[in-house]
Amino acid sequence: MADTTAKRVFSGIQPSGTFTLGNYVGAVRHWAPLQQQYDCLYSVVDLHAITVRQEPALLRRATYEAAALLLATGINPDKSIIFIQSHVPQHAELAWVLACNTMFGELSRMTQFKDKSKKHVENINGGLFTYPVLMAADILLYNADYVPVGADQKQHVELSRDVAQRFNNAYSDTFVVPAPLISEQGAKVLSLQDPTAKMSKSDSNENAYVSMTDAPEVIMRKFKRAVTDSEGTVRRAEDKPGVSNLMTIYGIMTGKDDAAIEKEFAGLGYGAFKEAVGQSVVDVFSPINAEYTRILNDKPALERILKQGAERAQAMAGRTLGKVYKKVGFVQIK
Ligand code: AQP
Repeated sequence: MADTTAKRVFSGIQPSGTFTLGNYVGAVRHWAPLQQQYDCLYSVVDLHAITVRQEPALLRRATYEAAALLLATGINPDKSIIFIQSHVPQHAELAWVLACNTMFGELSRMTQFKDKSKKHVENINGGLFTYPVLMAADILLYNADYVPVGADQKQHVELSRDVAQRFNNAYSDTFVVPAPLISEQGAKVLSLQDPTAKMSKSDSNENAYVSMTDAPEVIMRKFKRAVTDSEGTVRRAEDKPGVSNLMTIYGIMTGKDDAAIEKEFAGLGYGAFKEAVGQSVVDVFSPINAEYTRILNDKPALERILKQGAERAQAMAGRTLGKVYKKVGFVQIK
């Protein structure tokens, strides 16, 4: 049974492609361990994914794969709630109410909207603009205390806080005001091809990111091609973003600190370093992948987990939405 006094955690991930090493390091690797301390809800946020044009068949497949990957990292469906966002209609319903309590100016300042508008000039749709409102609904529906995310999502969690406070002030205390949980190490993993940009699963250059399901030889090849610099010394420095990024990855995968890494590769050059980083990632992802394949191959069992997760989430979400509808003055006939 869940401990009712435990604080609550919510986080989501878009099935907009296979999870990257960035998604894993910045967010997903924290999710299973958080189950020990908190009541956790984890969602595959397919409503968010369609803010960018998706191929329907690919989205469907990526959604199953995303759920299987999350389970493979150790999320326990008997303990936590894991569900697909579109299976819980209250997310979209609360998003509307929250949109009426979110300012145009606030949404205009969101850096992800600005970035994605530049990337998808042909499809700057309303969903892309109101994405953070839906994210606020995701979090506030479950009265989550904490939201474990990468650094790029901090601004959205802060907006969720502002919207929650605004609603609470206008209609009386309703929502828990959530806080982001952002790890000090690896909150922003950078592209392997352009280490000034974030590693992103929808990057058009496949060598820029490592997918969690990439074959070992593919992972090794991508690290071999990673952009570094001409100095040849493994050390962390602001003007060495490529090498620093690889050190962060290696440090997280092996538990070694910078001093140990610098010592290990002193005088060895980047070839040996890149190979070691690649191998450390392969060592972490291989067992997850074996489990992922097993889970994905039993689709009926996976669907049972997701159905049960959606039912549990709906029950919680329904209670919050009922309260919200009552507070804003919608007629409720029993
Ligand atoms: N490069 C990254 N480093 C650290 N954390 C990251 N996250 C994403 N990229 C990095 C974190 O992963 C979680 C899930 O992200 P998402 O799927 O909701 O969307 P995103 O942040 O837009 O991630 P992508 O990979 O860049 O997806 P696309 O390409 O579809 O936009 C979040 O907690 C995020 O912070």
